[in-house]
Amino acid sequence: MSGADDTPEGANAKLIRAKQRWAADGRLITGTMGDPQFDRLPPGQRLVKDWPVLDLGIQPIIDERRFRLDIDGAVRRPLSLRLAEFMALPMVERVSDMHCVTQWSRYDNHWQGVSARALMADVEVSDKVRHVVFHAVDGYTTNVSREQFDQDDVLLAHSWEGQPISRQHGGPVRVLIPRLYLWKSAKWIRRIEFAAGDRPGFWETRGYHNNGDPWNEERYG
Ligand SMILES: Nc1nc2c(c(=O)[nH]1)N[C@H]1C(S)=C(S)[C@@H](COP(=O)(O)O)O[C@H]1N2
Ligand SMILES: [Mo]
Repeated sequence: MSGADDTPEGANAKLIRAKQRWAADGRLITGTMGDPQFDRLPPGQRLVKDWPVLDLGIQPIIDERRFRLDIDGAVRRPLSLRLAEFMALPMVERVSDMHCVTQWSRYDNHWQGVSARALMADVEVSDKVRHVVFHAVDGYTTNVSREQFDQDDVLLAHSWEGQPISRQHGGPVRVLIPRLYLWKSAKWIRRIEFAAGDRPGFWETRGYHNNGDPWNEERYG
């Protein structure tokens, strides 16, 4: 197990240790593969109607006047957006399912936000970029491949079911990558970094899978 060196201050250490143990023990692994063309529920998941809250135990209060979203790294035109500037970007709507590694899935979530693809075009991401690293206000980080971020259903989301995303779910702006387990979708997003090399994030350095595809049950690894 990795040390607590990069654990954000105020995080729930007991909960983090328990989840790391789950990863080490391979808990919840069914050993089956799913096919999104035929099944809607990935292997080992069960359907919920509510939306559970999961995080490190720190739910930052974000003063909207101080909000900043930096989009930088290997890009030609980096951005540092205030909330009003972010909200003035073109908005899209998407409907998608969520799958959490702790086994719950929730269907038909209605989202509104900025398309990841549009954002990549705005900042002019370099050809050498292969990875994207998300940095959140609570100190959480997570990483995905360029291909996983560059999808039509990936959003910087600000609304869910017609309402602003609540603080506990990562408002005012969170990442949403519906085709991966939800730990890849950073809440309270502060910075999106485009990089040539990979940089495993908080859970990825504590036994979670680097990729996180629910259809291949990439929970741990
Ligand atoms: N900033 C931040 N984002 C985060 C987390 C976190 O602790 N901090 N936890 C991740 C994990 S492990 C999960 S399962 C989902 C949960 O999102 P939800 O609370 O909206 O269901 O957020 C992910 N994004
Ligand atoms: Mo999680």
